[in-house]
Amino acid sequence: MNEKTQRVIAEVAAILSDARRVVVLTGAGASAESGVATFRDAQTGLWSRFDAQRLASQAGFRDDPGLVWGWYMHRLAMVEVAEPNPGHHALAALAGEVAALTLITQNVDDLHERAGSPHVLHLHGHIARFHCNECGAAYYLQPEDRVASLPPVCHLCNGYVRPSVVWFGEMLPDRVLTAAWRAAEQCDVFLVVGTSGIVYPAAQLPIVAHNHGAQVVEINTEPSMLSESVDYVLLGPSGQILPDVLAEVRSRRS
Ligand code: BJW
Ligand code: ZN
Repeated sequence: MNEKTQRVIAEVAAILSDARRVVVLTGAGASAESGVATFRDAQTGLWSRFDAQRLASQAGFRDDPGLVWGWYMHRLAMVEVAEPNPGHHALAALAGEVAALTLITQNVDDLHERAGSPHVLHLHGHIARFHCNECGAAYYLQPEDRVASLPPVCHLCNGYVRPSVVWFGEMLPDRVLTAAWRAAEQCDVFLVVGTSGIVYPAAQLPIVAHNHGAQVVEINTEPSMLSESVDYVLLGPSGQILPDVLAEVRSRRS
């Protein structure tokens, strides 16, 4: 780690230690070191091989339900074999080191929960939950559904079943978004980890926090759409930077 990064980590640890309320927003980059593909990374991102903006939409599902179903079953399998990385573990531990921490994620995996973070606000839903695209009834995935060429059909209305994720053009879950917005308005420090900051309304949350007086810290391997509006940028993989931040917060307490 270079001297500048070390200095910024010390400053970030100081503001985290003094904060009354901390909010963390994670994106696909937070799960990248667990082997879960991000969306927009040029070489490895999901969108380099698929027209994912189309697949992650009602129009794409209606045009080719089998293709969309297969894409999600492939990604579900990827998430199921993934393990939380040191960044997930550091965030779970950070909750015990600061006064209050709200964890918001855009990710549809459950790696934060598996690392021990309770009450995660999932803005874009869950890849391992399913419901009917027509009537909304919950559906429990059966082993044979994983290899089927079409989505299963709803027992109540015969509509196609879909993953309980938020596609483009769909509303985010109201209670989750309201809680995330309120937390952003009320925090002193907002940590934004591994997101390109392209997708709204999630990308608005650090701006909301900044406009309400919070210090905003970004952790990302590359500059993002948000970098120019934040107070601190820590360039590097979250699986390395977050444990370093946690260690510095802990060393201030001892
Ligand atoms: C690392 C790393 C490492 C790598 N360590 N970092 C305002 C303006 C313009 C448009 C809109 C607007 N408001 C709404 C819209 C429309 C639209 C939108 O935002 N469009 C944009 C493309 C412009 N938004 C919506 O439609 C949303 N709904 C909505 O607003 O409803 C109201 C409404 C309805 C109708 C009309 C108008 C309003 C819904 C958005 C749903 C997003 N859904 C997805 C798919 C989820 C399901 C699935 O998984 O398939 O969510 S899209 C995809 O993008 C996914 C992600 O959660 C989301 C964000 O991606 P993320 O996490 O930032 O990933 P990447 O890949 O982009 O970036 C990874 C980052 O990590 C990079 O920066 C790397 O450098 C970094 N990284 N390794 C740290 N180791
Ligand atoms: Zn139904």
